[in-house]
Amino acid sequence: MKTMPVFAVIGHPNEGKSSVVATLVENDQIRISPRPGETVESRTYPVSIDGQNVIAFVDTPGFQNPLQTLGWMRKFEGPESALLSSFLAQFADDPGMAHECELLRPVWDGAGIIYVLDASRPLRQVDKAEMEILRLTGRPRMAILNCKTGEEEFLEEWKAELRKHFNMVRTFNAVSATFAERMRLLESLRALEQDWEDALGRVVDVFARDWRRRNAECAALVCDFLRRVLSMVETARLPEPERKAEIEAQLAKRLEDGIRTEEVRLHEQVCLQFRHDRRSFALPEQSVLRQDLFSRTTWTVFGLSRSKLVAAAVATGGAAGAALDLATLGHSLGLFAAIGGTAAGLTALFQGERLVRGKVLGLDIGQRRVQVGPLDTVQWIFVLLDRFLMHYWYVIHWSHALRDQDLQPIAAADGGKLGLTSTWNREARKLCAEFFKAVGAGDASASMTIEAELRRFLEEELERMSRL
Ligand SMILES: Nc1nc2c(ncn2[C@@H]2O[C@H](COP(=O)(O)OP(=O)(O)OP(=O)(O)O)[C@@H](O)[C@H]2O)c(=O)[nH]1
Ligand SMILES: [Mg+2]
Repeated sequence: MKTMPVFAVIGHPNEGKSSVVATLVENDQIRISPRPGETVESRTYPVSIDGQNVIAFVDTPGFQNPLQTLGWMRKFEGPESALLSSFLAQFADDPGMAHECELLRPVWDGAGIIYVLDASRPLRQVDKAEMEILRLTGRPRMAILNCKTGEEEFLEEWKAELRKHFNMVRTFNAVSATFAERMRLLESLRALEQDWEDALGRVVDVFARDWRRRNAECAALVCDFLRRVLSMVETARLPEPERKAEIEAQLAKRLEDGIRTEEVRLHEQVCLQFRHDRRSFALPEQSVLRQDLFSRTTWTVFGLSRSKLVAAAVATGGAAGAALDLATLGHSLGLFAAIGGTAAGLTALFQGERLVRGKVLGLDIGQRRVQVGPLDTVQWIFVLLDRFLMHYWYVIHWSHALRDQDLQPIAAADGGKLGLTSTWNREARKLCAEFFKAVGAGDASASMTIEAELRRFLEEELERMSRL
């Protein structure tokens, strides 16, 4: 049986090696730091799918002494095949070469090489020495250009040099890499070493299948959430008719709390699907998703058409958060326009909308009950779905290498309103509305059939979003 493909991620200190590994193996626990020299020992991180390790990446410390190492290698007179073992034997106890020993050991063990470099800075002599060391190992090797600042002035110079030393050169940004970009990187590793071609082909298939499974799971989770939330009611006895308003308010609060809790749980479950630690994943500071589900801002932002939204303009801090989401997500999803204007007025459009209404049940005196819920405006299913989709989008774009940094907002495209559901076709929106109606009416058999259809639709929609 051929061995599992293993790649050592190697490079100069602080270029983003650990960030690349964290993203590829989806591990939030790998230590990443702005301080050079954070990683001091090599550590192997296997990717396990269905309990099987399919590929592994080794995080290594940065080069410490590349000029001396290269000098020694050039003078080495033994057979090429003994170069690494002789180096490791000779410098095993030399603290000045500890990093070189750590990073070359996995290569000697048979790992392929992924060389990570920050191409937004100029090329120096030590970089050339590092590249030459890696070439002398004779192992299959790829270079990854991780442009930390986005500066491209030195890119061509880097590429020209890299071509001399590497079988392949690719751009891959650890912090912003999407699922599709990760897949492309794995695809290109296939061409690197024939012995691993089949194994890496399987890895790519397994990754794609696993992603589809996650999307299917998320679609099932949100359908389950909607079914429960849209049928939620709170009831209580009504001892005296004049206490109706007071009891109704208490029940409405209970209902809202229950729905909020369900939504938090849904969002946590989505995070888990993508192996994000709840403590490390965070929404951008200004995101409208940070607004309470039952706030005016949420209702206004997700519930209004773009023209109304722009007409109403941005008045509240919460709506400014919507502007960030527009800028961050809009471009990629092909949605939304940036909200302009300053006039007050968003809240006016809310018009004191009753979020949940109460009704009195039962006729006999002393037997009356007040019921609050279920949510009675069809708009709710779209608000809930839009919040879910926006959260999903942030989760899949939250890199495992992204720590304490906000997503970089990108230029907004012109388009519709702040909600993906508004871009769905009529049939899809009708399906949602029918589901809302069937669940609210307590029609179990109709809602089951519609739910299956809605789930399939959402699964495809999540797949589509993953590939944007
Ligand atoms: N802006 C930006 N910062 C990055 C990128 N990749 C890494 N960084 C940052 O660069 C710093 C170093 O990243 P690490 O992944 O720890 O680098 P390393 O190569 O493992 O560093 P050592 O272990 O010290 O050799 C961290 O502050 C990262 O957040 C990137 O693509 N863009
Ligand atoms: Mg590191």
